[in-house]
Amino acid sequence: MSRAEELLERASESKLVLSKLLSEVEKGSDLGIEVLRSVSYSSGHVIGFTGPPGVGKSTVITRVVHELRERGERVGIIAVDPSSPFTGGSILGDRIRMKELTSNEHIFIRSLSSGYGSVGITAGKMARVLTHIGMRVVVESVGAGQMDTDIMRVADTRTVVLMPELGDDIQMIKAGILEIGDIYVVNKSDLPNADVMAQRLALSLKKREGWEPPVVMCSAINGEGIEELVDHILKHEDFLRKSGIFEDRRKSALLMELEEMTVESFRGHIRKLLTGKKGKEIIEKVFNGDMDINSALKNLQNEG
Ligand SMILES: Nc1nc2c(ncn2[C@@H]2O[C@H](COP(=O)(O)OP(=O)(O)OP(=O)(O)O)[C@@H](O)[C@H]2O)c(=O)[nH]1
Ligand SMILES: [Mg+2]
Repeated sequence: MSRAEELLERASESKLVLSKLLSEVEKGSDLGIEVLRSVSYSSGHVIGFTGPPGVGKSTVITRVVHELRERGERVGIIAVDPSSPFTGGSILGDRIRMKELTSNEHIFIRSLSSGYGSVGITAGKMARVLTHIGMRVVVESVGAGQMDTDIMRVADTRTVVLMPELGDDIQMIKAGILEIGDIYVVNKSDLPNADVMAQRLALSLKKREGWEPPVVMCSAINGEGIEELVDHILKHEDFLRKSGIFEDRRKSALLMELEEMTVESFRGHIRKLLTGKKGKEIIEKVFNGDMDINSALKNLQNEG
């Protein structure tokens, strides 16, 4: 057994070992790379939660995780904290709210700072490790922009959380919200007009790839609707596996990861070239009109 395999085995019994292992993976150390080599691309199920700020994603997740525990599962949670653009720091409020989960030996929580490399890629790597050791994984996304897209790519089942009084349907259509979800949650159903919103949402959603996205009303704060939500999540996993979409999604995530890595490595290579002697020569030529910029590009491509 290799050192990585041995550590993976120990990580399934010790949160401390698991935590250290994930740090190696995050750093991209030799050991981290070896660990990733030992885990499959096709194991386990990853559930992503996205939605606008404050709709109750963390509260819903907390309830869902408890429900999964009730059903005998081990769960790993990956929470992405929004970084403040002013301080570069992370708000760890979610972690505090989730603290009731941390004392459970079958539940593991990891916060990822969004200021640290490509969060989507890191979250994907961590999810692979967690599923390898038998956990179902839950990812909480930030709910906006490119980073959200990157993180949701990691998820097999994409759950969109909304709440009443979020505004009209047009806004949701604009935000592309109707296209991304496999399951929709109208949380805070204890507030007025939740049923109206759920009905309108259900009417706007279309069947995609053979799956009709359900709309579930929840009051996470009261624990209502959670069992039904978990039933839908497990049903969706079953659908993904039987239809082969599970593997398709994993492969397209892998393709994007590889693309990102290739671009990153190519960028480093080209930057080195451009800041060296060769780059200076080319810049001088283009600047003086002795070479056009497209020929400069061709020139560099040949070097790459
Ligand atoms: N009335 C009501 N309030 C809720 C419910 N679920 C969550 N909340 C409250 O909504 C607020 C936001 O909840 P969070 O779970 O932190 O929401 P979030 O989407 O994770 O927020 P961010 O991660 O900051 O985007 C908290 O004050 C919760 O107590 C619910 O079902 N009903
Ligand atoms: Mg949250």
